[in-house]
Amino acid sequence: MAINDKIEQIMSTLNEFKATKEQDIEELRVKMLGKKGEVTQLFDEFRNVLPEQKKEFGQRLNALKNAVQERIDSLRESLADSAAGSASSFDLTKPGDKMDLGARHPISITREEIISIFKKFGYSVAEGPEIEDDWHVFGALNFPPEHPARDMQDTFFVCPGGDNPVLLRTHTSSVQVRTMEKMPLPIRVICPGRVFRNEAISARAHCIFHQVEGLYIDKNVSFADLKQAILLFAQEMFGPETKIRLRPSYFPFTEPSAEVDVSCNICHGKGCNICKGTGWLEILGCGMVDPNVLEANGIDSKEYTGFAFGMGIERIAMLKWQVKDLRHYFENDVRFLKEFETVI
Ligand code: 2NL
Repeated sequence: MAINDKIEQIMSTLNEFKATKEQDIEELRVKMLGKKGEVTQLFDEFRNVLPEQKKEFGQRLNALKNAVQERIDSLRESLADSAAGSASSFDLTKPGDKMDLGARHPISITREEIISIFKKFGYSVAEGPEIEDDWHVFGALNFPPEHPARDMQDTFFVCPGGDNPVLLRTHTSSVQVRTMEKMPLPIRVICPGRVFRNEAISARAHCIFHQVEGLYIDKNVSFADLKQAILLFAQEMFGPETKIRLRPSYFPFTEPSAEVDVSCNICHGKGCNICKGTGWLEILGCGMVDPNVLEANGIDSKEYTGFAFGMGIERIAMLKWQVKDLRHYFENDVRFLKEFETVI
């Protein structure tokens, strides 16, 4: 076979060659460049080439040898690549799958915000049982025996009857009563928690809701201290421009008692549909602890005075995010809960 034809044949073998393993490539190398390899033999035949053709063939043979070596190298490279690919099927540069994170519930977010404000004022946090007895929910808080809140229509009884029925707490004041029993004076505590009232469920009321109550008892605690504490809380919670307004009210456990409104942070007092045109929004109830409550809990009301307050977390959260219907908080519809995702 003429040398030219042989070169052509080697080139086409080279181009068609496929390697699935390293051994295939080594066989190709031996077949072409080994001692008896096809390319090596062509170099041997070079001796017989006519002197005037030596230059041209010399160049062609060198080019052939280089092409064979290059082909072997590139086959080795692609085999190594695919081996790396199959050893680990992960593409480490690929962006990760996004995890479907849950969101914090707006009631939790609001509760934590209220707690962190009062912690800054030096209050500690106390918790207590949801299933309570009549004494801790009503008796120690100056509720007379015939008070309507004790009625079956308002309170869920677990074990009715007897002189200290077991019931679901209707406010977290019961935790404050337990604090007065256990803790030395002065007392500065806030009590967040779930409370239960036998109410028809509507956009504005639910039979389960959440409260934060606060209690401060010391010598010389005055109504002015109460007002200032509430003002500072309102400004931390709703912004530094917030104003407060106190309206006289009545609770069995405080005297005097007041309901507190904050200036509407939507219309800044001009009147809008959130504040129903009044410029004010009710946020909590409060008052000076009734001396009967102090005495019922073993505290000398001549030496000590105190103030207390209570607020519904749902109500504060409704004002914060303009949620129009309380039932959203209890349905756990992810479309509602996802609205608060960014606040995590
Ligand atoms: C409201 C009003 C209030 C209290 C709760 C309290 C607790 C003790 C003694 C005296 Cl141990 N008072 N708590 C006082 C005034 C108002 O809550 O509207 N809550 C949602």
